[in-house]
Amino acid sequence: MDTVYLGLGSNLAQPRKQLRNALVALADMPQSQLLRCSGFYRSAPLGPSGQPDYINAVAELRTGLCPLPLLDQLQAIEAAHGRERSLRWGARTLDLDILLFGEQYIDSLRLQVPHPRMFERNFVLVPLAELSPNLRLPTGETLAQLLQHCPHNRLQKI
Ligand code: PH2
Ligand code: MG
Ligand code: MG
Repeated sequence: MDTVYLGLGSNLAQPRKQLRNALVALADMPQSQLLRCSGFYRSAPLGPSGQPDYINAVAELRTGLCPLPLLDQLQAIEAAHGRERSLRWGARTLDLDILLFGEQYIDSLRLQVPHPRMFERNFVLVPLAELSPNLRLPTGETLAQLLQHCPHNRLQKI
């Protein structure tokens, strides 16, 4: 079993409800156990301007699934929640990102872990620190070090 951290995000169609429904679906995934979820945070959108604020959170999972079958499960949940893949970084009903998968590094076309942009996103690092303040990444850096260097985008716990 591996410990996995997932980033959850939504900025369309009742974002809080999207996240709550996503947690129900995550708890129902095969060979997996949803352990904890951070609080929900309202965050300023990164990417194309003019989109609504996001609601973001981080969830902790134990899973016996390998990374790509887990990604398949997450993409199925996204699709079931009306996710359409159009504009990069554009508005979305539900985004489920694998942030960390145990201590693994993965660099394939479909999946990069650790998530390559998590280091510059306080809407990922702050909820992750809420769950595991003493976490050390496979890179050897601590979360505290990453938070020090992370840009301060507007973020509010709700
Ligand atoms: N996700 C993106 C692009 N921009 N901005 C915020 N605040 N939160 C997100 O989850 C987010 C984003 C692409 O996945
Ligand atoms: Mg994302
Ligand atoms: Mg994604």
